[in-house]
Amino acid sequence: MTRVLVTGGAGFIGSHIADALLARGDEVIVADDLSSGHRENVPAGARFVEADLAEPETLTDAIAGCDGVIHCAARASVTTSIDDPVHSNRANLQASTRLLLAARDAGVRRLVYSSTSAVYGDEVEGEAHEALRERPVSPYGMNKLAAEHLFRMAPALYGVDTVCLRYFNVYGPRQDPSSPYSGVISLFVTAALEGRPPTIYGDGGQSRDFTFVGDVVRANLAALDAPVGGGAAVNIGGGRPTDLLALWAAICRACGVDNLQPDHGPARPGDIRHSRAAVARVAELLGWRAEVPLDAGLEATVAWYRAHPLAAP
Ligand code: UD2
Repeated sequence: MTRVLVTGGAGFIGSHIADALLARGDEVIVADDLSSGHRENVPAGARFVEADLAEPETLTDAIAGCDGVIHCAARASVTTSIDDPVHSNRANLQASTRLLLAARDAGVRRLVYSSTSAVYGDEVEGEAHEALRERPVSPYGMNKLAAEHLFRMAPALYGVDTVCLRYFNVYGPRQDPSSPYSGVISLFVTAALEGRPPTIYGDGGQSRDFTFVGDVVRANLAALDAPVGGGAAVNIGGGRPTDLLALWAAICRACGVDNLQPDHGPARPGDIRHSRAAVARVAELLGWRAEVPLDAGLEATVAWYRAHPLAAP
C-alpha cells in the first residue's frame, strides 16, 4: 500500500493507525468530521480533510488515488444509538455505504472496517466465536453488523476487497475520558490519578476482554496487507477477560495509589456480563494475536494520562 485513507483518523484508534502508516512510509489522508475526534490527534505528516462521510462530495477528493482505506469513523456509543437510532443509521451505516461506493469509484483495492464485539449481543456463553449467529442488542450493534454484511458482499458486488475487525474493548493513550460512556479504563485511570473512587455499575463481577490500541493498530496493518481479505470478519481481542474489580486493582497498582474502595451504582441496562473473544480465526487468517498484556498496556496508558492531565473531565 502506498496511499491510505483513514476515516476517523482524528479519533482515538484512527489516529494511532495514521501514525503507524506514516512511520512505515505510507502516504496518509485523514478524513474526519471532528464530531468526537480532535484535530490535534491528526499526525503532522497526514493530509487532513474535514468530511462528513454521509455527504459524499468531499470524500471523492480525499479518496482519489488511494489503494487502501481504513474505516474507523463511527458514532461509537451504544447508549447514544439507543437514544437516536436515526443518527446511528446515518453515521454508522449510511456513511459506510457511501464510503464503499467512493472506494469502488476510486479503484481502492482493500478496505478494512472497524467493527465491534457488539454484533454478538448478550446471549453468548463462553467465547464469542465468529461462526455464532450474531444477535446485536442495540442499534449501534445492528448498524455495525449491517455494514459488515455490506463489506462482506463488497468484493463480489463492487470489486473492493475487505476485512472486518470486531474490536473487543479497546483502550490506551488518547482515549477520551470526557463522557460517562467513555471506555471504562479511561474513566478509571483518570479517577485513580485524581484520587477519586470509580463508580462500578453492578457488583464488578462483569468481565471484558480489554485490548491495547497498539495491538489493534497491528491488526489493521495486517488486514490491509493480507493477500486476500474476502470480506472476512474476525475478532480482535486477546481471549483473556478481566473483571472490573480486578481491573480497578490493576489500575491502582499501575498508578501507584492505594486501592480505594470503589462506589457501586446500579447495573447499566443492557450491560453484558462477560465478553471474551475467540482468537483462532484471526490467527489463521491474518497471523495476528494480541501481544500486550493488561499490566503493560495499563502502564503505557497511565503514563499518557499523567502527561496529558487536561484530557481528564
Ligand atoms: C463496549 C464498547 C462499545 C460496544 C460494546 C459491545 C467501549 C468503550 N465500548 O462497551 O462500543 O462495542 O463493548 O458490547 O469499548 N463501567 C463501570 N463504570 C464506569 C464505566 C463502565 O462499571 O464508570 C462498566 C460497564 O458497566 C461495563 C464495563 O465497565 O460493564 C465496560 O464498559 P465500557 O463502557 O468501557 O464498555 P462496554 O463493554 O459497555
